[in-house]
Amino acid sequence: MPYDTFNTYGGAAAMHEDTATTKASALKTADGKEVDKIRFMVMSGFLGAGKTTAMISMGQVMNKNYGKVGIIANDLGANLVDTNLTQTSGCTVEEIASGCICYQMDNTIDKIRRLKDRDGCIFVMSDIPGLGVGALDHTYHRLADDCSDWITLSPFTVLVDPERIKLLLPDGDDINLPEEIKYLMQLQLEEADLIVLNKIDLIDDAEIERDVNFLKEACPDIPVMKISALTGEGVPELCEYLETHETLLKNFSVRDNEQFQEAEKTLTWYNRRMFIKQLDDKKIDMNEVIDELIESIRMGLIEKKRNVPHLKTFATAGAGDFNKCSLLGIDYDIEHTQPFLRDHKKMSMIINARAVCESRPFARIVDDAVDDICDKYNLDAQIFFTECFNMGDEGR
Ligand SMILES: Nc1nc2c(ncn2[C@@H]2O[C@H](COP(=O)(O)OP(=O)(O)OP(=O)(O)O)[C@@H](O)[C@H]2O)c(=O)[nH]1
Ligand SMILES: [Mg+2]
Repeated sequence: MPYDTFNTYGGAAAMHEDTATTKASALKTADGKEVDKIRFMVMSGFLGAGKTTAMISMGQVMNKNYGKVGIIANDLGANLVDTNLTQTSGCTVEEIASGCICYQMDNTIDKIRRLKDRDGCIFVMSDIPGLGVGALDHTYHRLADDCSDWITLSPFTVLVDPERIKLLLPDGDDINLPEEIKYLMQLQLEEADLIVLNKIDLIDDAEIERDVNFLKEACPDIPVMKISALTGEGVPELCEYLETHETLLKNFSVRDNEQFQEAEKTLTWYNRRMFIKQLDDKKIDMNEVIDELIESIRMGLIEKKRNVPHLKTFATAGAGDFNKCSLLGIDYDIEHTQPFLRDHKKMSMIINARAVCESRPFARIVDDAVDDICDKYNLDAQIFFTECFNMGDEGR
């Protein structure tokens, strides 16, 4: 597919004249001393593409090879699985949970400054909520305008999942996501300074070559790299690239793009925090309980002909034992990032889901699934917090 086909937002993609391939030059004071600058980058990409996993993996490489790394976990709503997961990795973490960093730039700048001055970080990365197209415009341009004396902007990076790319491939499979999502993914690719094909551990060499060639043809001006955030393959090369290159600072905006706004409305955000207790005071396999809960949500979605591009759960049960799962759609197996190592009588749990489903029916599906596990395992569930909203919901 030629790039023109992707150039969906009206041809405003004028490139900045600077090249992205120059190494950042150190800023000097009047007396010739170098001023320490911090690098910042945004990791974009569709829901479940592996942004959080990649940032953790890159953080570990960079901590060793370059200096301390900070991660800003960003999402809409409260009680984020990603913040909890990132904290378990030993990376220095800040959270911006109540909305996209794009609309909280003063807060974001404060956090970057704190990571630099308080924690001694030399590189900060942040993701944006799964379809947060527009961060180049809101985030990078603001930082370039106001903070170029202390922040260097690394390439704006978009992570791609080989499974989701099927939605864009000319002869790709039907992956049960609506057409609007295809448009969002195309916009994400256009916005990139660098496209990174992730999860290459899941596909063979021929598929990797097909996907990389497709991305290069679709976006001929944008470099393409490939990694496995899970195994670490290609991650040192990616870190080296991001440490030595800068953003092109393209002019790319979706501020008045109604098609983008309509596409956003296909998704519902769901966040819940709850406490689950076994009523016979028995230690049980909570891994099984969580699997059952997720399976029950999957069945509810299948019945309603809806989908969930990313459902994440994070559960803790004391003494550092935790369980983290992901479901990347009704057609896939549950991914167990980390299982509980022991049986437990109780657990605290967070559920984050981004669903292609209207908000009220989705909330009911989760409630029914919680009732199902309570009946089956004789549990009590205390619900401390639930929010469920669609981007198009009136009064949000
Ligand atoms: N096999 C494989 N799985 C991966 C890789 N990277 C991430 N995953 C898995 O993909 C799922 C989603 O990963 P996340 O890092 O949570 O994705 P994300 O883009 O941060 O998701 P959102 O924040 O919800 O948009 C998890 O189950 C990860 O373990 C990879 O390189 N290989
Ligand atoms: Mg994430």
